[in-house]
Amino acid sequence: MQRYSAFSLFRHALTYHENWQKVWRNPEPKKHYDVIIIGGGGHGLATAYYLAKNHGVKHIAVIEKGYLGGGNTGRNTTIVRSNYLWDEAAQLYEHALKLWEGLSMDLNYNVMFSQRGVLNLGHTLQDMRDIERRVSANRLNGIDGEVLDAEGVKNIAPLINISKHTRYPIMGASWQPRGGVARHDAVAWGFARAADALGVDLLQQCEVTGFDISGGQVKGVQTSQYGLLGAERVGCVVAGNSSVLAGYAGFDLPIESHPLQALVSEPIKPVLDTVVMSNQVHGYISQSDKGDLVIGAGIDSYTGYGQRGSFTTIEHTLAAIIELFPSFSRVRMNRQWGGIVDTTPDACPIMGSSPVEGLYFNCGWGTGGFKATPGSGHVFADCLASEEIPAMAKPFALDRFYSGALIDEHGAAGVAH
Ligand code: FAD
Ligand code: PYC
Repeated sequence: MQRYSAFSLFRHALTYHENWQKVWRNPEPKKHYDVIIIGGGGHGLATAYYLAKNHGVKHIAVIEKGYLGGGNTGRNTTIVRSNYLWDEAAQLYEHALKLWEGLSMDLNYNVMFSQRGVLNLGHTLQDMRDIERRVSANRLNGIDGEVLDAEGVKNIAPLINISKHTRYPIMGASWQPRGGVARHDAVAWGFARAADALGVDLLQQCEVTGFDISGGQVKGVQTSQYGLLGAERVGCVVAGNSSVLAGYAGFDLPIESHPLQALVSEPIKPVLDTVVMSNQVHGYISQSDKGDLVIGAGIDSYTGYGQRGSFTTIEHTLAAIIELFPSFSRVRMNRQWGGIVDTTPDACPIMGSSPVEGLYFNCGWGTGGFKATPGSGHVFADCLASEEIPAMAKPFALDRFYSGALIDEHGAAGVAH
């Protein structure tokens, strides 16, 4: 065993501390920015990156109350797909998927995007009818998709149990070969690193506690660490905390914040090289490059800001996963955690202007925003740069909750919530 002297241990500790300080030291903030982004998750960081890169905006800050990527971005099960039912959603998620396909090259950072395909299982005749409808709609939108029978599912995921005598017999699935997974923290770091290289100020451990609003126009944000920071425009990208921030600005959002939880197993040899999701059983599973089985549940039905979930929900999910993959019953689980997701009445995001001039919101991605990260940032950067709402964002405006022009992806998008 290697031995360390007290001196070398002290030197190690010092170097570690110095590096830690370097990692954590924020740049000196400017008094005034062209754009302030609140929220250093994937969506906020992607927005800052595309604002600087595509629109040449010079003075941008991302303000994050914790650490970069420590919210839902670093807590999700990383499933990427674009097989949404309705044209508006499908186009937005497909835009994101196309960006994913070139993202590692664009950021010069390996986000480990792996197009291993996504199966959305059907367990009833009605499930299969919905799957056929969704795959047809996808194809009309130029999105890849196939309808598989149970044997077709088994060919792709050989360990799955397709016996007719199970609690949730598998009748078939939709299959999107271009879907897959990516490495969530790499996505946050990739965007952060690239934004930083373009001069974006990344201000961590700094909470936005209010807005400076005068004459109905936003003038800046109040922060816990630097007092008031001025801005021409402010983009609020804080997921489950969106209603809190809207409250600071004096209006309500049709958003509920719910816990959503996930867990990973001990690492095991490669056994599953695709993503399997089931609406009916409220569970989804894939295997990470490290070997862990990555398993997610449905949302807890109560609202809350605790980043954990209830035992009954996760128990239900695990029972279902074991039913689908009986051989996983012997695998030990390593870690469990939760995030706070921001759900809207039509299970679609809210993107665009707010009742306060110059204050824009990008939220409501709920349980499904990881896959949207590059697309959301790309489109929201267009909103903030031009102050014109881009065509792809228009259907997701806040006023749809007054006009009634909802895009209802509830239950339609092949996810269990
Ligand atoms: P976040 O990553 O949550 O970032 C928001 C940031 O804002 C946080 O870092 C927070 O600290 C910060 N913030 C909040 N308030 C303030 C304030 N006042 N001042 C400063 N900063 C503030 N999506 C998929 O597409 N596929 C999946 O497989 C998937 N699985 C999921 C599994 C789980 C368990 C969870 C929780 C979510 C899952 N999602 C999935 C959803 C996805 O994670 C989110 O939609 C997405 O990550 C949202 O990204 P974001 O950047 O908007 O939010
Ligand atoms: O939207 O694909 C999805 C998803 C999977 C798990 C949580 N959300």
